[in-house]
Amino acid sequence: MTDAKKARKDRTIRQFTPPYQSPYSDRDFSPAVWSACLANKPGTFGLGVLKMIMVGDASVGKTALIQRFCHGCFPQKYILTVGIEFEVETFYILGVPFKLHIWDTAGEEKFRSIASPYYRGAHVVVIVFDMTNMYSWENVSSWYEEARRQTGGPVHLFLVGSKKDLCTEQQLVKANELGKRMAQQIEAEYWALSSLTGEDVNAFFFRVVCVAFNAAVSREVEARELESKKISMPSERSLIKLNEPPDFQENPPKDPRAAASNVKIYHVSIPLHQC
Ligand SMILES: Nc1nc2c(ncn2[C@@H]2O[C@H](COP(=O)(O)OP(=O)(O)OP(=O)(O)O)[C@@H](O)[C@H]2O)c(=O)[nH]1
Ligand SMILES: [Mg+2]
Repeated sequence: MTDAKKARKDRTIRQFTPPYQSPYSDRDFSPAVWSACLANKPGTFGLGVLKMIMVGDASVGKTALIQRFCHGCFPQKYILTVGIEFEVETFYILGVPFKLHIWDTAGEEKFRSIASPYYRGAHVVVIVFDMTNMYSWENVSSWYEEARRQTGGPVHLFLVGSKKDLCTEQQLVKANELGKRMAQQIEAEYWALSSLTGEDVNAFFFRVVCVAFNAAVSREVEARELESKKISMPSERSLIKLNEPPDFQENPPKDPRAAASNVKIYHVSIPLHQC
């Protein structure tokens, strides 16, 4: 079997992928997401797409990481990304199909502004630094600032240390320490991996997808519940109005039997729950 076929073999997720290391708390799909997905007929969520954007200095290994995951290959030769590139992967999570859109940006200074509009609507921002190049680690905070400026709405942040295969044991300990410290500062989840060997590449993408899917579906379920409550629950004021004629409280009938004559039937039409 070719590498490319192997890479495409399985995008079906039945269990939540754990983090690379502690202390990240997301360990399972929320109960609401489980039951919504199990009851769901594919396609009725309206979720459809998760959008992920990958940023970081030039040559840190963004394209290599995407190539490894999407095509199961590793580009030895450095061909810098000009502007922006795009990949799509289809996943099934708890039986619900959806697509992951992966936007690969250019780290090279002169192309950076091209990426700005692509942050908008992203569910996930991945900042990559090269564990053998501490300069790229120092620049993480400026990528973070850019991401904060450009994204609108809730976004999950991941910090990836790349080129793990090039690190000595000592370098790796140091790079992990710095990576985790930075991740804590920018409230990102930290991963270290190698696109050359493929170590932890699949696990990383699966983790991203689990976390983002869980959050997006939770929001969707919440929004639907809220909407259906609004539809099925007339406000307190309107309930009083509907059940009591305006003069009932001011002039209560003395004989309780007389109340019967005050009974009026009001027809209320409430839209059905949306399915
Ligand atoms: N040894 C090793 N080399 C890597 C790894 N990832 C990427 N590289 C090499 O690093 C160089 C740059 O990788 P790219 O993926 O093109 O870097 P990029 O971040 O996309 O760079 P820009 O497109 O300019 O922003 C290439 O020569 C890759 O072969 C890795 O995990 N291990
Ligand atoms: Mg690139």
